[in-house]
Amino acid sequence: MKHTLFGAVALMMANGAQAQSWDMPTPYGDTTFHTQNIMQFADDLRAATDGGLDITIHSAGSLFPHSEIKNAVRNRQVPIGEFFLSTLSNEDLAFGMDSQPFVATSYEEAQKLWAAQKPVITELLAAEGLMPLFSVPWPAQGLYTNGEIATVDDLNGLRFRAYNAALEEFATLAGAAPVQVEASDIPQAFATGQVAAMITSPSTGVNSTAWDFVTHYAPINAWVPKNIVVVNQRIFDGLESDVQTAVLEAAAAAEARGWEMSAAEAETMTAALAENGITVYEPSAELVAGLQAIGATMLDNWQANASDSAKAILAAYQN
Ligand code: PCA
Repeated sequence: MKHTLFGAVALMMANGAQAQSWDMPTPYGDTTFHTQNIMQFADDLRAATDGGLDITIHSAGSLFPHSEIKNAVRNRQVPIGEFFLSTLSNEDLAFGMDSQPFVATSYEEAQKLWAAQKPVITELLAAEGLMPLFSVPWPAQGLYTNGEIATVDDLNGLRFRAYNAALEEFATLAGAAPVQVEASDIPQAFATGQVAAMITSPSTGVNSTAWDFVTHYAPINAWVPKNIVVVNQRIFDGLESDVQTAVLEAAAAAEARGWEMSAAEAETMTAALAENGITVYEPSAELVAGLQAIGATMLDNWQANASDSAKAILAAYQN
């Protein structure tokens, strides 16, 4: 073992390369499947480079708060990081396309949307010196409340946890009062009465033990939002070319694996909600119609404000 390690280091030295240690901030906790997928990505890279690239993951916003991760990579405070893609929608609505309600609601549609979105956001991020490595969706988003929600009117006045501008708009149009809360702060926000309802995935519901503070879950499957992992372009360009190749290969594997993990979690985590005592119910036709009407209003607003590149994504997706 020692010999192998020494051999690998000696080989790298002979090539003139130096072992690299990277710190990687991520927003979500260690039990989150995204984080587990990224841990595997780091393990794969360590193995592929014989320890030449060693990534340390700082989960749950422990190194940088979620809202600062993108700029930390941009400013080269860290070489690599993960964040929730649609949080950049204030820069360009192209980033928020996956959080528009009822545009892409299945994995198949989410794949198609990502294919349309990827070239556009790659260009937008390149202008900031960032390169996307891989993007993985959360399971479709569902509704967590105390008691069953029969129509949109039942959401009126509820303090509603939000995680981006689109969800804030959705909650507002439903007559609820949105409050921004990071995923890792969800249990605390419910416990202190800051919020009383939320829309998120079954994964985040389970990771935050939602049965401690809500009784009902409706899989409204409203949208399939994504996380993205980006690397600083200059730092990537400075890697040996075989290490660059290893990064790109591990990233492609992580994207494929992540989509599969997400689809598996959509089932197992919904089942886990029920097993832990949450009533999982199908939304009524009236509730669905009401939520879809909100989605239609939001898409009109989106169209009115979207950049040409954002509109190109929608056109390509709807083609
Ligand atoms: N979980 C994250 C983002 C979307 C999701 O399913 C959250 O609730 O913050």
